[in-house]
Amino acid sequence: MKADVYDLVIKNGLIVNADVSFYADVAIKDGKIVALGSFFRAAQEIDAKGLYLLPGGIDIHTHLEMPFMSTFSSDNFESGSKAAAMGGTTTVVDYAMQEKGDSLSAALKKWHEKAANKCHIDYGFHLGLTDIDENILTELESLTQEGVSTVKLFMAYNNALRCPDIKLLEVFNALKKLQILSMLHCENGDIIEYLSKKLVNDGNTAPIYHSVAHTAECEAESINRAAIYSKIFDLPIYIVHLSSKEGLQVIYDHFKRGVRIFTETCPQYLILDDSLYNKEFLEASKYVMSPPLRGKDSIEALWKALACGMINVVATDHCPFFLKQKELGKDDFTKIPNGAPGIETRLVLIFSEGVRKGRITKEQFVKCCCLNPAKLAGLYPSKGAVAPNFDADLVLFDPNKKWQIMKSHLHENVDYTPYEGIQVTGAVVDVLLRGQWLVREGSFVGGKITGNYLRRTKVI
Ligand code: DUC
Ligand code: ZN
Ligand code: ZN
Repeated sequence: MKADVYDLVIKNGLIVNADVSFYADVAIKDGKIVALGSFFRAAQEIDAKGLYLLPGGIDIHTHLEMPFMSTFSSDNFESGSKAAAMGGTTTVVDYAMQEKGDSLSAALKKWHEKAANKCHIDYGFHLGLTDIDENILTELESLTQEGVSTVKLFMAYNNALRCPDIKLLEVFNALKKLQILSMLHCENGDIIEYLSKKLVNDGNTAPIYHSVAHTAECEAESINRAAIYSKIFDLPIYIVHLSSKEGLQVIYDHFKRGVRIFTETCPQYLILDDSLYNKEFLEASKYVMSPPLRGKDSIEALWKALACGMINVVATDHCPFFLKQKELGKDDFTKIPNGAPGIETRLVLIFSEGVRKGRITKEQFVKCCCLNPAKLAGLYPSKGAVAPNFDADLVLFDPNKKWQIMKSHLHENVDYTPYEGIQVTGAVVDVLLRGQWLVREGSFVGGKITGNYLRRTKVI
């Protein structure tokens, strides 16, 4: 090859992939990684000495501009993708939610309109199924042509998002034929409804009672049911946002019997514990999410499961609400919009709390934040690794920088971060999306850049 054939060469960085880490220069042309090695020459060369070169982060669980609990999540695709990029995430797969009465194509159209020409990073959609009839079951067949290879089903949120079990079985039957992966919100909606009503009737209306109503048993029981359905149809399932050691034990039990379960958890369940609900309303409401935070024993169990590969993915369930929105539930915890921000802090938190604290290796960090999400969302082999023929989505990461997470430093469109004050080691320096700079030396420079809609391939 001629000496200056490449657009960009990144020199001297330590490439960290999910299997192995090694020093090599990265040559980029037309938005792709074209070679790893040394002695490359290019129009532009940058020195990454002392930095890690990671594949761009892939967050396959976000809720941007989602209508939910009488309000909307406060990040749209513009603000949310900017925050994601600042945190080293270059791809999101968001939940396109079917509203009651909507066809699947109508739901997808709404989400395309929200994202097109606004999202600064590449994006795809899972379809959130909330209103299922014969027409919808037939329409599922068209999803893969639209680039959608995953659907979400809620086993909780009675009278709202929940898919009743009888319909869940009908959907599983259709998904089996279509080879579409289902992503399941596992909590027992009836137990939650029963306990919530009882608690509120007894005057127990504070945020802490959200965690009482959403017991770990609700999660475990619902995972068990989903796993049994999975077994009946011989259909793999993906459990979203696992929060508890009880739920983990059920997954392990089914795993041993050969049920194919993929599991995701989120930074909040790996780092924050349920003592945070013991605070006054506004402080405690920041952590009202479903499922809720658990005890420290669950936190340690989840880290161990991540380290041994039982948990495959760390995503965020980014679903921010301003404190003003949380006030909707001032007198009744069941009215507090469920969700918390996290799209910007995922990589640094998992690196700092995971790798730097010796719970996982840096390669496992890349596996759960980049490679496995790419594989399970049907984005592999263009995303998820620093290797020839992959998109040049790259994060230059300083593994030694120490800083303190503060809302004032973040870009999420919300007035708090659940991680305020946490000291971390590790920082995103530069971020490239298909060879273009989104972030340079810690500043956002991707104002004019918009991401591509990703047509995802089948994963099962
Ligand atoms: N859980 C949340 O906390 N927010 C959005 C949806 C969900 O399942
Ligand atoms: Zn959920
Ligand atoms: Zn979610």
